[in-house]
Amino acid sequence: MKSKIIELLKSESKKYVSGETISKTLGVSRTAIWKHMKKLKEEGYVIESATQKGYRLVSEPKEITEIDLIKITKEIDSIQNVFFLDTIESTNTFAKEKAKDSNIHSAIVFSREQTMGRGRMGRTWYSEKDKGLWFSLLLRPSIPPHEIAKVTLLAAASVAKAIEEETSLNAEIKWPNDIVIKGKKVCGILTEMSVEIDAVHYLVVGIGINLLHENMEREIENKATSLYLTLGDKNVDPKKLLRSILFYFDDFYNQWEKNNDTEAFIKVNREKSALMGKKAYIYEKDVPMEVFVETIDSSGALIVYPIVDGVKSDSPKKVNSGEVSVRGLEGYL
Ligand code: BT5
Repeated sequence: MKSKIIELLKSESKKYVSGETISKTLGVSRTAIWKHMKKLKEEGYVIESATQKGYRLVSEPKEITEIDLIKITKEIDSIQNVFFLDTIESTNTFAKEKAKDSNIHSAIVFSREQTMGRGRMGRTWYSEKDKGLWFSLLLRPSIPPHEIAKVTLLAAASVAKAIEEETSLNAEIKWPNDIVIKGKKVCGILTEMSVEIDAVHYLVVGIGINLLHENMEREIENKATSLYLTLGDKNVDPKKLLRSILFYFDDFYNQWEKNNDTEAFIKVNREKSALMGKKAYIYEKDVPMEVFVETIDSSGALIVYPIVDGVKSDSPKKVNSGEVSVRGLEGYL
């Protein structure tokens, strides 16, 4: 109902809408409207009320609200349910809980803050309140299990494209799960799944994007950044960015599910690769191997040539995500 009220007030742009009109149009009592208005004001909507005239929407909060999330998601075919949270340990953990309910076929879980945001292999993901986009997508794709790891590349392509569209910054993809701007990490992706040999039960794709940080936590300040820190401009609209990410995601995902086309997003990973044509270290169980990064193949694997004693070998090696970390020769990149 709150979203319907906001839609109605917006449709009258900044003019007053009488309580009677709202009540008749939406079929609710004046008392109920008053209660919803109170809630909306608490959520950051500035609504003026005047006796005789009614209500007028003056401004909306800059941050994403539940109403925004519901509205954005309505346009996204692959996501049916919406969970908007103020705070949670981890949106991935929450989404995995929801996956136990077979009635929930797909969902987005968005939280303003995470108190125990997770990276890969038990690492911490800092997720300060309203400073970034912290969300997870729960999906149940009809895609064979051996193919499913590619979804991280799909998400990376979607985020990189959307950042470029909304900010004109050059967003690069550090295979397989980081988005990098000017050499620093601005986004991380954590894919988790429940699979059997021949079926995928569910997939949770967690995405964290730093937007408004004016400084990063000390532990990560040399390798992490936010869109604000790189742009020097706080006007990145989180709603537009999220909408754009989900549109790209939905499009790539549909092409994959319906036409078995993964090349569309793997191509973006090649075009925007932060690693291709460079030397890097591949860490498999903490053991570094120096390599030259050649390309990303059609299965989404990284194709590298090991460098031994300064000499590039002739035989390429295929590196699958999930098993490794990739680092630049001088640190993160
Ligand atoms: C990742 O792991 O990059 C995956 C991050 C996924 C976060 C999302 S947010 C929504 C969803 N819910 C969750 O609980 N998680 C997902 P990894 O490649 O392992 O990188 C983790 C490392 O990145 C850490 O060890 C830090 O060094 C660094 N890091 C932590 N917080 C960061 C931040 N906000 N920005 C940039 N780097 C960060």
